[in-house]
Amino acid sequence: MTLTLYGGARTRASMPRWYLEEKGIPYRLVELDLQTGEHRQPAFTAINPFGKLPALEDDSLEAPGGGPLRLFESGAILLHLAERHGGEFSGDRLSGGQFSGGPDEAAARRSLVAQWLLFANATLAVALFVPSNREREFPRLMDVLNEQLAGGRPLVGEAWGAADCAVQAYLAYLPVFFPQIDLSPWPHVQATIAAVQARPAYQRAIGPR
Ligand SMILES: N[C@@H](CCC(=O)N[C@@H](CS)C(=O)NCC(=O)O)C(=O)O
Repeated sequence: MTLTLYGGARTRASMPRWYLEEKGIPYRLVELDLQTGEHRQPAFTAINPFGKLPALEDDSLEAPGGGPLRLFESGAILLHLAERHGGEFSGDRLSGGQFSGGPDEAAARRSLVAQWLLFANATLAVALFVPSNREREFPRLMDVLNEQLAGGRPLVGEAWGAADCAVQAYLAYLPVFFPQIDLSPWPHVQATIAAVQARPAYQRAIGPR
């Protein structure tokens, strides 16, 4: 079984890479050079026709049309990794076996993880990176996240997982991309960012900041 992650410097591939590192899941990293447009070349658009990073190839599953499963969108990749390789919704040892509940609880957890992944990519990312939204949306989201993150508990279940990976990765972007934003009104967000930056798997995937 080979998992191949296609990434590049300063791309969202750092999210699934962090997840893989954190869970100790073996993977092969193919780094593309965005500066030279490697991601627009046929060799990569055969993997992701939109020519965007990250993308994942998982040869442990066959795609409906044949060949290995290929995925784009960091949220979809994280959900796949959580389910198939991280054992977040199954006690099955083949998929990492971290979960010992029944099928209804597994379904509920899967839906909650999907919710947080969509929140991170569709709501949080937009509030951060679309300047017109930053003033209006950003403080409102931070107020709620600050409460959610109090106590340092995982967003879903008992162990750090895909939901935490996506939300925390965006929060950790804050001091990097927006050092001018004063985070002191949200001390639990600040503590989360500090804890993320200290995690060895995060440092391996994204590098110390
Ligand atoms: N929503 C997508 C965003 C993908 C995306 O925009 N990736 C950027 C790098 S972070 C990219 O590949 N940009 C190159 C381009 O669009 O040409 C995801 O989360 O995977």
